[in-house]
Amino acid sequence: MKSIYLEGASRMAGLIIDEAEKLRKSDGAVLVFPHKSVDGDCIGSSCALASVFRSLGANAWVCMPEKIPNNMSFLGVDDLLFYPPEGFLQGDMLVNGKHYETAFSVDCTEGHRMGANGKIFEYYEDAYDIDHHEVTHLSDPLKWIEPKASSACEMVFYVISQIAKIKGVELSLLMDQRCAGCLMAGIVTDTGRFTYTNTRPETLETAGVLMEHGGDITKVCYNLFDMKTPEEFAISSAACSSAMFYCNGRLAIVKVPQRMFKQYNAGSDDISDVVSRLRDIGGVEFACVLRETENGTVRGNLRSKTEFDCSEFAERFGGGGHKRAAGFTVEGIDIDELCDQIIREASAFL
Ligand SMILES: [Mn+2]
Repeated sequence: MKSIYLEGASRMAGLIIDEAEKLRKSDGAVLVFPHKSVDGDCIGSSCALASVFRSLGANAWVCMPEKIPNNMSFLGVDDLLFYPPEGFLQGDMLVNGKHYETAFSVDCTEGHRMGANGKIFEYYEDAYDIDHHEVTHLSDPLKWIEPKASSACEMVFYVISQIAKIKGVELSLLMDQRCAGCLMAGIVTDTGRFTYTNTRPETLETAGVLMEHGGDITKVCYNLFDMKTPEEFAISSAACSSAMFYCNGRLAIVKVPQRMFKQYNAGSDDISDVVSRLRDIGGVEFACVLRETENGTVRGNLRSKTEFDCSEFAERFGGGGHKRAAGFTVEGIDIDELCDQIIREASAFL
């Protein structure tokens, strides 16, 4: 099958080969920039790209905006990561002893998406980008933007394939097992394990090739999505079984007060999967999880299946988001009182 990505991937492959050659001669380094609030796709694609630059003989690191999350440590990419020291831009800009000479962004194109690292990225005006988000500047020759692609990782895969083709080498010479695992991580993250509508025939073909190169889909999915700490498991189960149902089962709501977090020795993120589990229950249209934070505010997470507008509802409480997923934080209200208010107001739509 002819991939819709070939043209952009070939162009990018040529640019990377030239850039790697320049860096090899100067002994300089390329920094690859993921966005802040890192996810499987930006970490997977940036690490894969850095590792390909290294395969081509260039110095390359991923410029991290924050610590790599625990559930991604199985990727084994620590040697690819660079945490810029304070004052990096004022100093010699040495990346582990090599001069920072080129910038590359993946899964985002603008510095403001990179947290404090945005300034480091924007230092070079002629940065390269590979991204699948809708942006306005599509014609810049140093950027490859493809909103139809499932993920930045799928795009990087096609770039690596084209580099191998241009150089006349086996794909495995450029993409080792670790690199294949990184790309798999991004694809399963952004496609919701191949269930979202951004999954294309090319996406599944890509996953097949990644598997052949050692990308372990079982390991990736377990670590990224299914593995729970004992604390997460215990508090999520308790929260789920405390669910209350209203409006003939169309509204499901859970409230988690501070004392419950203390009882299970759990943190606020340990119940992050509860709201989608509530929404997935047959008959539930609108799901809400309320959690009391340490400083006494109450955070609400909202999900809906097909009709209920979560974003509009969240705005009533000073929050916002998307139609199917939104949230808010309120101060100075008791969690039970807020819960009653939500039931009352949501009932009008359900
Ligand atoms: Mn992405």
